[in-house]
Amino acid sequence: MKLYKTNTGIILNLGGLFYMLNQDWDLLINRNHLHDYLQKISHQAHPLSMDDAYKLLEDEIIAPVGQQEVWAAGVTYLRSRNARMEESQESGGASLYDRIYGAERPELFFKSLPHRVAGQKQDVYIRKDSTWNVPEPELTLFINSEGEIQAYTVGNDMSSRSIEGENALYLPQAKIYERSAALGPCLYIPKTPIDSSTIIRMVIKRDGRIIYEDSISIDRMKRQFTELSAYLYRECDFNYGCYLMTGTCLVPPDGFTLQEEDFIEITIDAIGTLLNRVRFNPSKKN
Ligand code: DO4
Ligand code: MG
Repeated sequence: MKLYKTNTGIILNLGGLFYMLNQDWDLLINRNHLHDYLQKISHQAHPLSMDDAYKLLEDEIIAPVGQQEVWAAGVTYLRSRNARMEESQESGGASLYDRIYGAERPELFFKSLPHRVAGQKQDVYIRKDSTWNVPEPELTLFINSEGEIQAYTVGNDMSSRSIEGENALYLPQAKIYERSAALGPCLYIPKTPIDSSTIIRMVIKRDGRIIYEDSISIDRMKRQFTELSAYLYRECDFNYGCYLMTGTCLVPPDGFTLQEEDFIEITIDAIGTLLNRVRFNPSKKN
């Protein structure tokens, strides 16, 4: 089943039917046993006609975020480790990535407050002071306040490789800025954990043409999702739960950098496609 947050309300998609739920987003998604709860309340929920549902899903989807912070894990796939070791060769930081890939404690970092997150069809931004900008397609967990992984969404951890490559201590500037995180289009809430053969696919289009395309399955990840969430919850409370991006598995070739008006499509089996256009932040003049 899937939950969509829209400007008009919360839409539940269950068994091919759509229902409008009149509930508070943060309280709803934070419930224990969310899947079973949604199944139960669907019997009393207000059904939507297919026409109304499709119109809302076409025009009104927003990021599936209320008061949740967004965190991210890093260097969880070999491809991410290798790319980062290369980009930080000159700064002398390469061994940091090698060591974290094999370490017991994972790399976890704060990514975004809710208001900076881009949703479906919204713009993501690239930094003007960065010469090398990339999207990072990441399966993203929704973990409730009790530390239970309840749901999944598609995430994009937009990053500056030139800034991170210059010095690993610049990581927060490479990673945290307006619209550097995108989530959506929905929350996918399966009864059992997501299938390990799930494929993540990314397509980048420029002037209507595909300029990058690749895919990989999530079983190539070095760590378990429960391992990442357990570390995150060791010393942090999240009253409404939180999102955790699980690390990038796809890295465009070294000569590639995003440009304004590129379109990024990230598709994860069973969840859907997150679509975003790339822009500079229009409120920043220089
Ligand atoms: O180590 C820096 C960030 C890594 C990251 O964002 C990733 O592997 O996805
Ligand atoms: Mg990442």
